[in-house]
Amino acid sequence: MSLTTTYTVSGMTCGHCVGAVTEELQNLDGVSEVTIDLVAGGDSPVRVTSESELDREAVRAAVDEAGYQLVPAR
Ligand SMILES: [Cu+2]
Repeated sequence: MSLTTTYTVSGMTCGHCVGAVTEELQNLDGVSEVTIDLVAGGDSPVRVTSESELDREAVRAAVDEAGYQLVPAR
């Protein structure tokens, strides 16, 4: 079974940024797919498909590691 969670990441501006975030998120345990709809310079939706629910703090750390910010869920 897999589930998809949508996060919001700010600060990405181009395909290189998307690649960096995608790579970091794919390194998380259980992540099978990462899809990012780039909103250059704005808040981009990031869909992460994983085997089980991800630890939001781990996702935040991965995004931070790539150099961007996870926008808090409202
Ligand atoms: Cu970029």
